[in-house]
Formats: sequence, C-alpha cells, structure tokens
Amino acid sequence: MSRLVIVSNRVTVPEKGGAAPAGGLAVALRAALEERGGVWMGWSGKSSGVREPAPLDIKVHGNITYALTDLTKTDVEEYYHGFANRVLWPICHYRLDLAEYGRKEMAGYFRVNRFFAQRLAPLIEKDDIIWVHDYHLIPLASELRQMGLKNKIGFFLHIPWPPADVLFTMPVHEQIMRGLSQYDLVGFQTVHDLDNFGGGLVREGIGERLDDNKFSTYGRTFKGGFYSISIETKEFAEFARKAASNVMVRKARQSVEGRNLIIGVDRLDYSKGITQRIDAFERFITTNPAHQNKVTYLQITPKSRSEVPEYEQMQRTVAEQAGRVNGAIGTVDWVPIRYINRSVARPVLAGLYRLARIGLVTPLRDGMNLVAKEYVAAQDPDDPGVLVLSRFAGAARELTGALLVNPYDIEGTAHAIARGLTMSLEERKQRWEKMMDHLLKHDINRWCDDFLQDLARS
Ligand code: GDG
Repeated sequence: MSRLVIVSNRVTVPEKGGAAPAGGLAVALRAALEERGGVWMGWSGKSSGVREPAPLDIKVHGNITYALTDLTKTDVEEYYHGFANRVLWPICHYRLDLAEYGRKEMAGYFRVNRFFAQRLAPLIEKDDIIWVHDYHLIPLASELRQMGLKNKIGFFLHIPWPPADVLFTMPVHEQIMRGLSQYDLVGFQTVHDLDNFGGGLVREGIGERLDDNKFSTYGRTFKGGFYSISIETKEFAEFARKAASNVMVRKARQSVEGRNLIIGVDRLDYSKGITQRIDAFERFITTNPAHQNKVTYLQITPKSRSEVPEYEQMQRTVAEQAGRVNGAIGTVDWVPIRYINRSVARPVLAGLYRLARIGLVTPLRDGMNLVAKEYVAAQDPDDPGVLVLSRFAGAARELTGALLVNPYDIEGTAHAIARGLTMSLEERKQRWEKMMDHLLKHDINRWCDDFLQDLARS
C-alpha cells in the first residue's frame, strides 16, 4: 500500500492532558490517520518575526509522523487571517458582505502555498499519495506540479462550495479554479457543492463537465466527487455511554434535575447561526410558557480566530445576547441559558450530548457539521434525544431523521424545539434508529476509504 501524506494548514500533535482540538478537520483527520498511519504535514501554529531556515519539526506519535513548519508573522497575517479567513471562508459560506479583498493578502496566500510546497517536496517519495485538505491550500498541487512532482494528489474541501454568482465576486477566482484543476481528484462534502463547482465551471466557459464527474479545464482532465465526512460512530457511541459516569457529567445531570437539557456546541463562528439560535430559544420560551423553568439551554462555544475582527465582535455579541435573554426570561431560581465560552474536555462533551433531550445544530451554512453526527451517535438507544438540524448543513442530506429547520426562520426553529421536547418515545426511537443506522455504515473510515480508492483509480 502506498504511503499516505496528508497536508493541512494547522497540525496539532496530541499531548497527554492537552486540550482536544475544537475543529472538525482536526478531529476527523486524526481519526482517519490513526487507523491507517502516514505522514501529516502542516503549520505548527508558531510564528516568528523572520523566516528561519529551520528543518521541519518531525514528531512520531503512534502510527502518525507529524512534520511541522513554522510561519512568519507576516505569513500568518496575510495567508491565514487575511486571505483564508477573511476572503475564502466568508465567500464559501455565502457571506459576500464579510469578504475583504486585499492584494497583499492574496499575494501572501499564494506565497505561503509555494513555501508549503518547498517544505513538503523533499519528504515525498515516488509512490506516496498526497492528500491536501481545505481552502487554505488550494494552490498547493499547482506548486508541487511546477516542481516536477508526478504523484497522485487529491484535494478535499471541508467547507461548502458556493455557486458561480457568489464565487466569481472574488478577484482571484480564476487562479483558484486553475489551482483546483491541478489535482487528480477534487472532493466536496455534498453533491450540492460538487454541482456548484461543475455549474460554475461550465457557466463561465472555463471548462467542460464530462461523464462520471470528470472535468476538463486548463488543459487537464481531473475527477470530482462528493464524500460526506463522518465520525468514528461505533467508538463515539461507546465513549458517550461510558462518559455518562464522568464526574463533570454527573454534576451537570444533578444541576438540570427535573428539566430538559438542550445543547448547542459550535466554534464561535458567524456561520454557525448562534445568535439566531438564541433568538429562537427565547421565542420558544415566550410562546410556550408551560416550558418556563422546565428547560435549560447549554451553549458550548470555544473561541476561534479571535484575531479576525468579525470573530472578536461576535464574541461580545453572543455574550451580551445570552445575558440579555437570561435577564428577560430567567427567574430567581432558573437560568435559562448557560453559555460557556471555552472548550470542554471530549468525554464531558460526549456525556452532555447523551444527557441532552435536544441537540440544536442550526448553522446558516456548513460544509457538513460533525456535532450533529456526534450528537446522534452519543444517544441512549432506549431513550434517544431529538436532533434539530439546519437544512443548510451538509449533514442534513444524510440525517433525515432530524427535525429540519431553516435557521433564518426564528419562529420555525422555536416550533421545532417545542416539537422535539414533546415528541413521543416511539417517534424519537424511530427517527434516531434511521440516523444511527446510516452513521454506522457511513463512518469516518468509509469516508477515508472512498476518497482514497477514487484517488488511486483517478
Ligand atoms: C469544518 C467545517 C465540517 C467543538 N467544541 C468543542 C469540541 N468541538 C469539536 C466537535 C466537533 C468539532 O469540534 C467541530 O466540527 P464541525 O464539523 O461541527 O465544525 P467546524 O469546526 O466548522 O469544521 C464543517 C468539518 O470541518 C469536517 O469536515 O463538518 O462543516 O466547517 O468534532 O466535537 N471538542 C471539544 N470541546 C469543545 O468545547 N473537546
């Protein structure tokens, strides 16, 4: 079997007692690589004033060899905070209003991709399969090809791919499309994203869509596909079962005794629809007074990308909003919203999912959303909770037993919360079993195998 070399922007080496990563890509890739082994190359998270020609920092951990590189402060500013998170992220989440184009940042993005290629190339052996992840590294294959690499190179996008009308507002869209054409396989989360990609290509006259999801453009033919990322379903279910006896989870259970728990878990990000969700919860309480004092909504929201102004602003907005709602609808013996603005340990998270009668997952736009899948896997089969899920999450295409909502429709989401809390055990079981069956068949290993098989065949 060929050696697998994974490349992603940020790589965190697991440390004993260290905080678990609160990000879907890190969680999923670690699970996939632990199973099959390989090399994982990326940014260490460290930055310095000047570029030091230090060798890659190599760390071996179980089956995985980590190869880490530092970046300069300017690199991080331009490539990561600048172009990746202030242009590509908002554009791919349909937020044209938040995209900030700057020539310096765009140049930094392409420069750092070249730097990644220069660092990666010496590691690569003839038969290695290279698998590049996410929007930070779209031009990487093109740089590697220019250096003469002939290996199979695949790309997987973890976030949505927007339609042409949105994508083509970005000044360098042509280079981005050209960058994708240099891969052998380009994978998206859903068929919808793949169609947006193909549709844009054809509509703008950049290329052709051939049979079997092949695309021909910029003098190359490559394959596209959709591969819905998932979780270690069986292991996570077992993990959650055991987590029920975790001390923190037991304390949480005691503290919500006699009340239903609703849980929301998201990185602090405007794409996750947290403010709309709090509005929906408030609406649910004010329109369903019988539930007053009978329900607790726990929102766990670790900080992310605080260096980007929109995220810093959002941190204040959510904290103020949760405080305002608690002030407006809380009582002397009831705090309706518990808002935690930091990461919680993974076993605690799993136990809390299992404790919650409703998993409230309402992003405005999401590539997939692993929280939705973790919530389902964590449920007690004899008394499962209800997943309330945004129709704009990639996961909505698979988790058809959820109560699907439009997160912009506050009343609709409030109504779904009420429906979830009063749903019969029989209906809850029926809905949950359908989703769990699906997740057991479509777990993280299936995702990884499907992608790598298609890449090998491409
Ligand atoms: C991107 C795409 C796609 C969250 N809070 C804590 C915590 N987490 C973990 C969750 C989950 C992960 O982080 C979040 O994954 P999501 O998929 O929900 O979202 P993104 O971070 O936006 O991920 C997304 C994903 O990539 C994979 O392709 O699904 O669409 O946006 O695993 O459990 N973990 C711990 N404490 C927390 O407080 N331990």
